[in-house]
Amino acid sequence: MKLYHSLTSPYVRKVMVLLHETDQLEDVELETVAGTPISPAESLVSKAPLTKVPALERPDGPTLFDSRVICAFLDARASGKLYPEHAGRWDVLTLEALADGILDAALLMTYEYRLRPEDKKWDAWIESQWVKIDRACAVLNQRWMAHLSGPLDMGQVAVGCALGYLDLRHDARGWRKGNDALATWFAEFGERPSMVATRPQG
Ligand SMILES: N[C@@H](CCC(=O)N[C@@H](CS)C(=O)NCC(=O)O)C(=O)O
Repeated sequence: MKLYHSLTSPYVRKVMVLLHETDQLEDVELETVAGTPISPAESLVSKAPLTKVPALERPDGPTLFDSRVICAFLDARASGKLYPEHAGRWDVLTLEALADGILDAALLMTYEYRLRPEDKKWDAWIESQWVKIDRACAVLNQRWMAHLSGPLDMGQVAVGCALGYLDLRHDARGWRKGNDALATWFAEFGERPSMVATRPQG
């Protein structure tokens, strides 16, 4: 299998952490691509029409995207336990969706800062994205700590990757303020070997 990859993509990081945790690193070749919404990666066009990473090319079926589909596929392939079969599955999927929502808002902010021409920037729109992130972090801190502290699952991995991305691109916003329990959890979770090995560079 071939994973279309980027060293700073937090969505790719979710897949990489899962590959570490389920011992499947050897089964996947990495192809690094660089693309943005206004300058898509050429090598992705024929594989993944949305031209986003991660995308997983397989010998025996169509290329998979997005990160949630790829993670569920790879976990099932390894008979992993990161998406439980019992009723707790819906909590895991909701937690992963919450973390991915943080990422979606944070990535929109990054693109706005980096890609949009100066005279077209809209501060209120950027701040509205941060409001979503701020609210989501508060909910994680208030309602999800018991789950985050339980057995490893994909919801936790997604939250770890989302918080890591906030540190990478929006550190000055200070997501830890008022979220002590979440900050303490992340300090420990971020030291898992799978998280250390996939720390974003750049
Ligand atoms: N929902 C997708 C989001 C993937 C995504 O937005 N990836 C970014 C890199 S962090 C990308 O490839 N952006 C290029 C673009 O939007 O054209 C997922 O979970 O995989």
